[in-house]
Amino acid sequence: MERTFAIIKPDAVAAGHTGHIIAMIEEAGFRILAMRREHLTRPVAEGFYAVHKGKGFFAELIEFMTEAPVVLLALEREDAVAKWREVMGSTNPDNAAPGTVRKLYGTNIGRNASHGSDSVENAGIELSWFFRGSELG
Ligand code: 3AN
Repeated sequence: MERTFAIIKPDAVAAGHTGHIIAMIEEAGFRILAMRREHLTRPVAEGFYAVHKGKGFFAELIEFMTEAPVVLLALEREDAVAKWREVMGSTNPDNAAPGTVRKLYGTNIGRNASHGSDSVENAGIELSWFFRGSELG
C-alpha cells in the first residue's frame, strides 16, 4: 500500500466540483484516510510550494491557492502516487487525457483543479505538512 497527498484546488471547490472529484477518487480505488476543507493562509501555501519559490509563476500560484478554500486529502491504494496523477491528468489541462480531473475541471496550467504528489518521498513530506500522524489512521 502507498499513500499520496491530494488537493482539490480553489477553482474546483468554488465551482462545486468537490463531490464529483471525491467520487472519482473512490471509483479509482483509493481509500480516503483523512480529508479537510481549509482556506490556506499565505504562509501555509508558500511553505507548501517552497520548491517553486523564485519561479515566474510563484506569486500567481500563491494568489490562486489562497483565494478560496481547498479540500486536502490523504489517499491510499497500491501505486497511489502514479495512479492519482493518472486520474488528475497532465498539469496543463489542454494536454490532459479525456475524463481526467484537469481535463474536466481545469482552466489553464495555473488554475488546474487539483494537486498530487510527484513521488512517494514528496507524498510523505506533503502529508506531514497538512496532517498529524494520528489523523492518518
Ligand atoms: P504538478 O502539480 O502537475 O506536479 P508542478 O509541480 O510542475 O505540476 O507545478 C505545481 C503547480 O504550479 C501546478 N499544479 C500549477 O498550478 C502551477 N504551475 C506550474 N507551472 C505553471 C506555469 N507555467 N504557470 C502557472 N502556474 C504553473
